[in-house]
Amino acid sequence: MRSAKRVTVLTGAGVSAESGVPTFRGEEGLWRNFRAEELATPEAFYNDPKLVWEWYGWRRKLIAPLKPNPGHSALVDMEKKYQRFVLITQNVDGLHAKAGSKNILELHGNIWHTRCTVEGMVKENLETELKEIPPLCECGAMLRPHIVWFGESLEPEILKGAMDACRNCDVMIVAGTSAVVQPAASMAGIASDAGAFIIEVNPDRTLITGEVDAHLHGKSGDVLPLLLNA
Ligand code: BV8
Repeated sequence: MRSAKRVTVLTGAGVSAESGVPTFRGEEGLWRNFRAEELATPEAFYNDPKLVWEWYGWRRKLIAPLKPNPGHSALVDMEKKYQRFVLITQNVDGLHAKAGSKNILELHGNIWHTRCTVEGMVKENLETELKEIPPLCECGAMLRPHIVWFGESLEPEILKGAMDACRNCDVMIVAGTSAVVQPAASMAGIASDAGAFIIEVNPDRTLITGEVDAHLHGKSGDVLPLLLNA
C-alpha cells in the first residue's frame, strides 16, 4: 500500500452492513420470504411490477436514513492518497457517494435512480415514500429501478472502466463481497493476472479467499481504517 501508485477497490454489500443495510446472502437477506435473486430479475418485474417496486420501496425507505460507516470514510481518505484510485461497487445504496467518494463505478446501478421503460431516460428520485406504485414516467410508461438485474448486462462503459481499473492497478482491495455474482466476482482474478497484489477484507472466507495475496479477517469498518493508517 505504501509503494502503490494505483489502487482499485471492489466493494459488496458487506461494506454497508455496519451502516444497517441488510446483505444479500446473510440471514437477513430475505423479504417477505423472497430471495433477492427471485425479485431482482426482468422477468419478476414484468410479471409483477407492483411486487418488485414494493421490495425496492421497502429498501429505499430502510436505506434513506442510514449513514456511511468508518469503512466508507476510510475509502474516501484512501482516494486522496493515491495518484489513481478507482472505487468499483456492487452496492446500489449510494453510501459511497454519501460518504464523499468521488471516482465511483456503480456496477449494478443505484436504488435512487429510476429509468423509463420506454424512453430509457434515467432520473434521480429520492422519495422515501413512492407516490404511486409502480411509478410512471411523464410519457405514461412505467418506470423501473435503474438497477442491473440478474440476466441483464452491465452498462458497457461502466464495465469497461472497471476492467481497465483491474488491469491497471498495483493493489486491489476486495471488501465485503461473497464473490458469487459475475462479472464482479472475476475482477480480483483479472487484477491478479495483471500483476496486482490482492487484499481481501471480509470476516468470513469467500470463493476467492484461496486466491488472494492477503485475507484480512474482519469487518470493513474496523479493517479499512487500520489499513489506511498502516
Ligand atoms: C450478466 C442488483 C451478462 C439487484 C445485483 C443465467 C442467466 C443470466 C446470467 C447468469 C445466469 N447464471 C449466472 C449468471 C450470471 C449472473 C450471476 O452472477 N448470478 C449468480 C447468482 C451466480 N450475473 C448476472 O446476471 C449479471 N449480468 O452476467 O450479464 C449476461 C447477460 C445475459 C445472459 C448471460 C450473461 C448481473 C448481476 C447483477 C445482479 N444485480 N444487484 C439489487 O441490488 O437490487 S447483484 C447483488 O448481489 C447485489 O448487487 C450485491 O451487491 C451483489 C453481490 O452480493 P455481495 O455484494 O457479495 O453481497 P453478499 O450478501 O453476497 O455477501 C456479503 C459479504 O460481505 C459476505 O462475504 C459477508 O461475509 C461479508 N460481510 C458481512 N458483513 C461484513 C462483511 N464484510 C466486511 N465487513 C462487514 N461488516
